[in-house]
Order: sequence, then structure tokens, then C-alpha cells
Amino acid sequence: MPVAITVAPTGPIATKADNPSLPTTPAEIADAVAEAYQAGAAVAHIHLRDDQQRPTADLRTGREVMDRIAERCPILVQLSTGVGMDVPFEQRARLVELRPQMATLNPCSMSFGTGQFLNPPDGVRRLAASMRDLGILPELEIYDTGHLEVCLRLRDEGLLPERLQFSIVLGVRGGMAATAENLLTMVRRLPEGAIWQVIAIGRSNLELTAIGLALGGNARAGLEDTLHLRRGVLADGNIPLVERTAALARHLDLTISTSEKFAAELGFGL
Ligand code: KMH
Ligand code: ZN
Repeated sequence: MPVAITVAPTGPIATKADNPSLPTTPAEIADAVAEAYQAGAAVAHIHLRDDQQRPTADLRTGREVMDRIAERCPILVQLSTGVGMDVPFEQRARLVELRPQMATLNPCSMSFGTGQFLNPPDGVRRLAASMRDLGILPELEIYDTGHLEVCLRLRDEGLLPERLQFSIVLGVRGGMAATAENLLTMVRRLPEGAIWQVIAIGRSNLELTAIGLALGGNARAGLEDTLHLRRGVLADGNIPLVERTAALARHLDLTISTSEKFAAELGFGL
């Protein structure tokens, strides 16, 4: 199966003070996504920022970002319902009203760096049900083995599609450490036929992305996951990170999926 690369141009925490190339306005985010599409990304994982660079779940901002991306390229849009630690769950959940093709679903609450990431069980069930009803594919963000068990339970209750799509998140303080051993443990526990990728936060981004590709996973690249191209060297935008991931895949003799092919693999047309 060809490898789908997801670009994650902006996350919930860093600002331009951390890396001046971080896209934060709708125009900057759309530019970054369009360039990443040209560099081989099939999916864009999107966090929204307000004009003070703070994470927001504002629906108008979301509409503007989605429209600007659609004007530029046919990439699959995956809205983050994680948004940012300080945005209340119910506001975050409303983003599915924008009807992206995909959206993240974070199944459990946890400590997240110095903050707390609240995903209450009843809210998660409601969000999963609205994604199902609106035909939005959930990307299940699992930061620990227990998160996977919760997802399997939700699937058994009919709240998730039969074929699950996971992001195995490594390196968040509060979740699993970024080690090859943890990744292998998670991959072994995934249900048959699952689609998955590694999200490797911080220093081990390159190594764990490479191991994920070698194990048959998809890959994610972008400033949400690492601000650096290598130790001590800030990435000059998202493109060097996407290009690096595409090169890794090619060196491993893997073909890179298009948005259209990945949409077909996921069972919907573009
Ligand atoms: N940065 C990720 C590890 C989401 O997008 O749904 C956490 C996150 C979740 O931002
Ligand atoms: Zn995210």
C-alpha cells in the first residue's frame, strides 16, 4: 500500500517566537498546506489560531482556512478537535459542523506537557457519534495503551467505523515516551486492518517516523511535531520536514500516495 503523508503545519502550543516560520494566519496555513501538497502530502492536519496566535475553535476561522485550502489544492482536510489545552471540549467538538473529510478524536483525558487535555468520556462518545452521523472519518489519537482499548470499545458500540485509523503519539509528556519499544508494543496491539501513522513529538521525530515507515505505517511531518530539522537547527518552514519524510519513504522503496488514492483507500471519493 502506498504511504500517505500527513502535513501538520501548526500545533496547539508553539508560536512564532519558537519558530518564526510557524504558519498561524489562515493565509499562512493555506500556503503551507498547498506547498506541502506539492511536496507529497495527501492529508492536512489543521489547528486554528486567532490573531494573537492562540489556539481557537472559532468556526469562521475554520471556514476561512478550509476555503483557502480548497482554492489551492485537493488535499484531504483533517481538522484537529484537540485544538489546544485551554479551549473547552464542547467548543472543540463543534468544529465537525464544518464537515471536514476527517477530524481527530482524542479518546481520553491526560496530562499534556504542563497542561491538562480534557476529553471526558460522555463528550468523546457524543463527538464520535456526530462524526459517524456526518460521515467524517475519525483519526484516533492514542497516547497510551489504554487509549487504544477505549477506541476498541467505542468501535464495538458502533460509534466508530469498522476499519480504524490511528495516530500513535509518542513523546508527549503525560503519554508514552518516544521509544522504538513503545511503538512496537502499540503496533502489535492494533486491530487487524487498521490504518496507522506515528506522531513523534520532539527530538526523536526523525528516527521514529523512519521506524514507523519501515514497519508499514503512514507518516506525519510538520512543525506541530518538531520545530527542528536537526538538533539545534530550526526548520525553515514545513516543507523541509515534508520533503525529508517523502525522501525517507522513497529511500525505503515505498510509493507515496496521492490525496485521491488515499481517499479511495479510506473508502470515499474526492
Ligand atoms: N499535538 C498532538 C500530539 C489533536 O490534534 O487532536 C496533540 C493534538 C491533538 O494536537
Ligand atoms: Zn494536532
